Amino acid sequence: MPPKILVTGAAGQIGAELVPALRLRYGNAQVVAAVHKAPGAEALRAGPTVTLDVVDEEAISKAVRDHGVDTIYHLAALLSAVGEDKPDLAWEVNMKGLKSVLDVARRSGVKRVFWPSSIAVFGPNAPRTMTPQNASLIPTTIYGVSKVSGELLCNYYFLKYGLDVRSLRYPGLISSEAPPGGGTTDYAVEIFYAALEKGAYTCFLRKETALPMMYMPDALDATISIMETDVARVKLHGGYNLSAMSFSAEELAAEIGKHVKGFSVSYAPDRRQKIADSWPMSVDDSEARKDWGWSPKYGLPRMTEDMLSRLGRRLKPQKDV
Ligand code: AKB
Repeated sequence: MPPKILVTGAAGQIGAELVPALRLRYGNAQVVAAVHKAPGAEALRAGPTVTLDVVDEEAISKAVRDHGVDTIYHLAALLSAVGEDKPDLAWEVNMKGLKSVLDVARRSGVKRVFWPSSIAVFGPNAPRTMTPQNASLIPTTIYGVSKVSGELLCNYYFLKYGLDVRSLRYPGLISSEAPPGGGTTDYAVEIFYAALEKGAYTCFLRKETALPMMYMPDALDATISIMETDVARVKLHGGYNLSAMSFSAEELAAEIGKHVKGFSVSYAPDRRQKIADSWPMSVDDSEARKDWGWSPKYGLPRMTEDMLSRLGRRLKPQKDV
């Protein structure tokens, strides 16, 4: 029997692509897309949708009951940059949302929950290159604090209630389909639109700032793969380090420049620089590779080519690609 799935944050950067991927795999009717306010993208209406606020436990409970849900992908969250602007809201949405989902799951017999963690769990005292799985977790953003607390809570629900929660520490995610909203790694998506639409981009990070990144097709593969892995192979219920590529803003600009003639980038670091400086430049994901066979398909050149060709087909290019 295919799982009956509820996806919160279905209209967000990950949800907008994960929902269609899950529907392709398990059938449209199997995946309920939960959005906050707006009806969400047209594509989400190919299957059942509900409108709910993730801090409203009763609303989650009703969606689970009404649709016979046995698996939840709880994606709704505030990201790092917007979290620093609104720390109270970030705590409320990220922590109360997670606790509500976990409580509904354990009371309603939901079998499995996915929850996204992030490289933001690390802070400036962790090693910045090839940051190990078990490095110290002392983040300096409220987003990172909510991710560390969330990891601990997920692990606690596994130990205390036997709830099978699985989690990945996503790097910055790059998607051709949905824009990110309010993150520190957002520049790595914005830059592609700017290259194609204007031939120029002003980056909000310094050119030498390197961060771990991943192309969305790899993120979707990793997510579905960890959720389908036999429980005996999942050794961590807090959050697995996950890695695909790592590059600086300048390296990404140069790669795009190989395809977009005359592309120029200037740098005007803003408040997000401090956040980026507190994060790893690369992470060691050997535990994920060992435990459940993770392996990415996209590096910088292949991701760049694919992004430009997909976006180029959608946008009206003003530059030759
Ligand atoms: C952000 O920049 O806040 C996110 C993340 C790395 O978790 N993309």
